[in-house]
Amino acid sequence: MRLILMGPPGAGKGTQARYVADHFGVPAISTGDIFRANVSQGTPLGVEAKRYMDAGEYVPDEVTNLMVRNRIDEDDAAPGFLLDGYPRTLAQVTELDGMIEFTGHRLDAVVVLTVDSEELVQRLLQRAQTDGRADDTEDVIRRRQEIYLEQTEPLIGVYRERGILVEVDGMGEVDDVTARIFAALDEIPQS
Ligand code: B4P
Repeated sequence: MRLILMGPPGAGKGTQARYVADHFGVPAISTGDIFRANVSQGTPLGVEAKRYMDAGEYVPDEVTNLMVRNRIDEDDAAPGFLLDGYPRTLAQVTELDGMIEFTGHRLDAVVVLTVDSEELVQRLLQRAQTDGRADDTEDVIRRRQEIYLEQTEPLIGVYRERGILVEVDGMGEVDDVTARIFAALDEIPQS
């Protein structure tokens, strides 16, 4: 199974990714998590990514694409993968298409979680209190929402045209959202 999990910041991508990945027996690959791991280890990638993340901006495509390419090349991703937070730009869509084509497989589904915008802000402000993420301040959250609308929301139309888009209501309890995702994906034939 080759899946993408999309949605605005705070939609529950990271929360749902591990359950969905476990369900299908594939690794969950979160670009946000990989960047944060690099930031905390102080690697050159982390130093570069931090500048963008703290401002709510996207890390440049060249950096992100190379990182995903390397991760997808690892053995555990050979049977499939779930991408959490990638692609986020049209250039990343094109790059990912090339990566998957190269392996002779296809993308099975793109799940988009939909959540009201005020609920999104509340979730992230709540996370700021529990996790203390540097990009969960109100100003940066609003900026992340703007960038999502400008750069990532158009991707929904691209995948809808391909007939692989699955829209799931991301409001309500985490378990209920997980059940909705499973119900939608279990109908899809796996490559
Ligand atoms: P991410 O780590 O992907 O951050 P995010 O968009 O905020 O999503 P996240 O997965 O963390 O939130 P979730 O909805 O799970 O990216 C961070 C930054 O990295 C980006 O801003 C960018 O700078 C950079 N980046 C990452 N990928 C990139 C790319 N491809 N290109 C360029 N730059 C990239 O959870 C939010 C909160 O809601 C949690 O606290 C959770 O507990 C809570 N929650 C979840 N589900 C809930 C529910 N049903 N009810 C109530 N609360 C819920």
